[in-house]
Amino acid sequence: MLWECKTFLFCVLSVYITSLVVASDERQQDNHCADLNNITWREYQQQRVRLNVQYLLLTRKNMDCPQAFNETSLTMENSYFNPSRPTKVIIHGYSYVRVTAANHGCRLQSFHFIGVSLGAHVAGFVGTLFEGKIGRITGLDPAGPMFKGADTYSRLDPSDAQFVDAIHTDSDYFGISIPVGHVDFFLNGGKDQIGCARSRFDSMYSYVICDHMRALDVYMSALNGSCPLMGIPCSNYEDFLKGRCMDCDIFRGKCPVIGLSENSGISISPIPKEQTLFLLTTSSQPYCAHHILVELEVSKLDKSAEIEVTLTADILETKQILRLQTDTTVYRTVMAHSTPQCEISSIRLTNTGARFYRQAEIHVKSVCVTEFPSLRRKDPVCVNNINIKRGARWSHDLVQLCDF
Ligand SMILES: [Ca+2]
Repeated sequence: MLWECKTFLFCVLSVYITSLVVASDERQQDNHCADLNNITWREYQQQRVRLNVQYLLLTRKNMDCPQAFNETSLTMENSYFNPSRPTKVIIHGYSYVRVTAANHGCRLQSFHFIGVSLGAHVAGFVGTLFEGKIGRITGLDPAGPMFKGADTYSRLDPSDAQFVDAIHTDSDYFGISIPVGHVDFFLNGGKDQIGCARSRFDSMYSYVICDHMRALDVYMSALNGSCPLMGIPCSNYEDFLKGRCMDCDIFRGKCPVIGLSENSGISISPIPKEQTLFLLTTSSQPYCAHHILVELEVSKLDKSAEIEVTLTADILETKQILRLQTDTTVYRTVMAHSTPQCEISSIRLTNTGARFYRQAEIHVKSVCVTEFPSLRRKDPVCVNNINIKRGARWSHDLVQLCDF
């Protein structure tokens, strides 16, 4: 278990409004469980309730009963805090943190700050105060507005900790679009997430913060460890989607993974900085997808056309539309599929151009599928020489065996 033997320091903090930040110390005297402060932003705005900033400690010994602490109570006899254990500090967005634990004989190396949104930059600021000696900072969709152009002192950057990783899910709105860590995972390109509504008629959550919060959802999923969420190094998303980046050779073949593995599983030294990594996800838990490169070669077309590619495994289907032009005959696209390539049981091509395109029949010289990154390089699975009439569909069953 990843969480075994780890002290889990959980700072629950409220919105930072200058003088209203008051640590609650009335709950410190005994071992009663502290209540989580569940004031919503709306309640705060409507009622101007008093903000009740708390620092809560959770350890293996009190997993269901948070212990509130302040600077002095942390080292008292009844405190569950053990400075010799690795410590995680979670900072949510729009918060303010005072690092108290670091003054109590802990090794800075044993601290891992996990900051959400603005909390990521707060963690970076704490890292700066400790001259980058903190063990690790993880930024979950570090806030973007105002920080993109900020100098490294004012935002999270690789110099803030021994290792900094970040997950980007809403870099076109609440999140930051530039790399801020040693490794930066850009999920589905980092801007918009699958399964999040794109219409303002959907629920407020789906439309406004679903992309931003996906970083947190995916990180939680990674902590559950049900499947690997690997990032593939590439300089930009367009190249990634065209299958121009398919390996992790720069990491000696071991792709960095989201989660708690030491240095995201990177074993090379020195660790690169601001390395952009891309991965596709599915729309729901546990979010892991297999990256399948589809390569299509067609005979030269007279007019532009459209082909829908469908990969099927059992009842799972993944679809993607390819727009075909007259000046190109080879097309490459990466699809996110829920199963490994060896479980794909059929591939279907549909000449969907009937309504909008005038191209009649399409001659497909070959269609090939390959999963990446792959430890064992395998030849792609290909089907050759296919004619698809206007509006028609073609499908082919694949007989494959998974050898793992
Ligand atoms: Ca977005």
